[in-house]
Amino acid sequence: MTKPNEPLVTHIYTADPSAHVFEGKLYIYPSHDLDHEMISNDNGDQYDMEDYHVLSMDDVSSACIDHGEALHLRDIPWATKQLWAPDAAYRNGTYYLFFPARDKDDIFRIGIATSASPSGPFKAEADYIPGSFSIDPAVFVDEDGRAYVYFGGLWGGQLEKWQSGTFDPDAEGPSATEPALGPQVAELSDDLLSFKEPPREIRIVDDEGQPLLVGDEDRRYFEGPWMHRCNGIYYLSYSTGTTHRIVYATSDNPLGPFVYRGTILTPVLGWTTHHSIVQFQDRWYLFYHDSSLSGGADNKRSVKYAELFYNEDGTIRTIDPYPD
Ligand code: FUB
Repeated sequence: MTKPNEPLVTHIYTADPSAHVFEGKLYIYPSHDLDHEMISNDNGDQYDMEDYHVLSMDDVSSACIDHGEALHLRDIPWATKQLWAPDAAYRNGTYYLFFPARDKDDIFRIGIATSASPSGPFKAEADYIPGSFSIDPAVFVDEDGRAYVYFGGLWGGQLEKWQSGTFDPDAEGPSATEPALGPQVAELSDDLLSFKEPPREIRIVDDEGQPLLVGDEDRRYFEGPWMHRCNGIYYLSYSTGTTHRIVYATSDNPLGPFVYRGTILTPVLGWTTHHSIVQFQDRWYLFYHDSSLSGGADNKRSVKYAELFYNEDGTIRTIDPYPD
């Protein structure tokens, strides 16, 4: 049996959950953390994952099934290491796994693998998505059928290296008093295998319409974007990285600009925080991870869930990952 705020599985470490409802069940696409002793650094070298496992549950209280290895690094022609936070999408009888990995030049790119089943196994495309970069792809299919991929992460995720439009290994982010970098978004082609247009940056602003600044670490974007829609409002949620929160901003357009609204999840044990939000059987759920099962090891995380509630004005109630 699965319970809120407890690991979905304990036989492997899992992180970065992207939850979806496929074929009437909950499917969770996590990173698969290895049980390695690693020293943490700001480049994220401790996150040295080599494969993906897909999890599923008939409902939130039923046993969580691990469907085994769904894709391995050795079977991805362009990738060399670090299979980080994935996501999945469905179109026309095919399931698509979107994932970041470093290419042969050590640059993070975003790739795709496909399967006839939501649990895989997935077959990787020969190359990464042309024009893709950085990490943490999150795919959102809108009610009009348009599909978008949101992505990007600072530091080890290399987002700040792309400010000029090409990869600059020496580039640093803007200074504390300058606007923070936002996540990137690109509309996907009809077969979901390429970008329809070059990615563009999403603006996140405060109540006065002013961009969030780099120094505003409690609110500015760091990594792990997720998009969902509820009652016609688009919700962009993400990790603040250095301040370890999951926060959100709203818009009436999936491309933004987004207005900052508040905190969804307060800090968890472990440096990273990463989430997804899904509606299942008329309730809303937050899937997230923490490092409690490993006693606090940053690179050994476990996926959990909690129910998520909206207030009448559309704001989201803050979740405490460690309720009494
Ligand atoms: O799991 C590796 C990286 O850690 C993810 O891509 C980030 O979002 C953070 O959770």
